Amino acid sequence: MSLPDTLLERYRSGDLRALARAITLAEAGLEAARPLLRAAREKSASGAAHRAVVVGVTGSPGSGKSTLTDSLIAALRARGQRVAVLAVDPSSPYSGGAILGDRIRMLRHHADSGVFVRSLASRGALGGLSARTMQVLALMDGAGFDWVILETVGVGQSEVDVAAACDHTLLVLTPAGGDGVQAFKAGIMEIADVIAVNKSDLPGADRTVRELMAAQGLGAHDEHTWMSPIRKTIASKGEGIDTVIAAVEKHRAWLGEEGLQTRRERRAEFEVRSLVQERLLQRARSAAHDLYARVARGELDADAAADTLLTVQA
Ligand SMILES: Nc1nc2c(ncn2[C@@H]2O[C@H](COP(=O)(O)OP(=O)(O)O)[C@@H](O)[C@H]2O)c(=O)[nH]1
Ligand SMILES: [Mg+2]
Repeated sequence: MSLPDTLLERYRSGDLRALARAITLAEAGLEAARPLLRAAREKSASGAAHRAVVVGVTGSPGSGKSTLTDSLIAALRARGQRVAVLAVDPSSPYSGGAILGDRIRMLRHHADSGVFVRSLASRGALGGLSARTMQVLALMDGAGFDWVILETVGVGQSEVDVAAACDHTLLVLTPAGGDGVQAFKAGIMEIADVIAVNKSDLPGADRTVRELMAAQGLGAHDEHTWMSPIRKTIASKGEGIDTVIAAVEKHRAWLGEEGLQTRRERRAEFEVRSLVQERLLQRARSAAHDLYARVARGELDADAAADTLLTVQA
């Protein structure tokens, strides 16, 4: 039996070392990742029971995304659920849940650990998500976790991309400095399915919640509109976490099978489009320098140069 077959079988059986290997292959953009990615998608397409709740966590740096994720891990593990985390920020630390920390650390050495954490360096200064991010999420989803959590860096493009990458977007705000109003102005609130007002041990949490609710009420809505639940949390103490989980579950019920299907298709679209973009940029980079020089000299117009690049065989 060839090595990739063995890896595929091990991945299919839920072996976490095989998952780690599969992720490494996908990150490197290697051919060998492709059968694994198809197997992952096949599995999650085979029914709701084989599918993870995929949650994207976004919000400004320092708002408490990592701390909240850590508390989510602990709360979900306490319910016996298995959790995979992808942090698009290598500086994010996870203890595997403060409460269950020691137990999880022990479990980690076990083949069927309940927590799997991986970080990816974000692409470029704007921190946008890449096709590779979608692929790692798909591999985690197909590996049999109950929840898959994506923590973004929370700046620039990643704040918008996250909605295309997940079933549910959790926006983390804080009472400090009119964070809620800022989010509203920046249009970030529109992509949030659930809002956590974290650090609600600090002054102004209730006012922030009221402001957010008022802002929500201003938008056009009817009885079918999803009004993102706003939940107060103290992530560092694990408070309010259960209400966040309940709000995500409520959103999942609201989306229904059809809504979830749409979200999965959106994820696939994001992945394919990112790959097309990457390949085209690669082609544009490797194009004969002469092509650009000719545009600069006015011998060729930019449209004609673009057409030329598109017809070049890769
Ligand atoms: N007071 C308070 N501090 C918190 C809370 N949650 C997180 N923090 C602190 O806020 C800081 C940033 O948290 P972190 O999770 O790294 O934020 P991230 O950059 O969004 O991932 C850390 O020092 C945390 O201990 C909270 O609920 N209350
Ligand atoms: Mg973080």
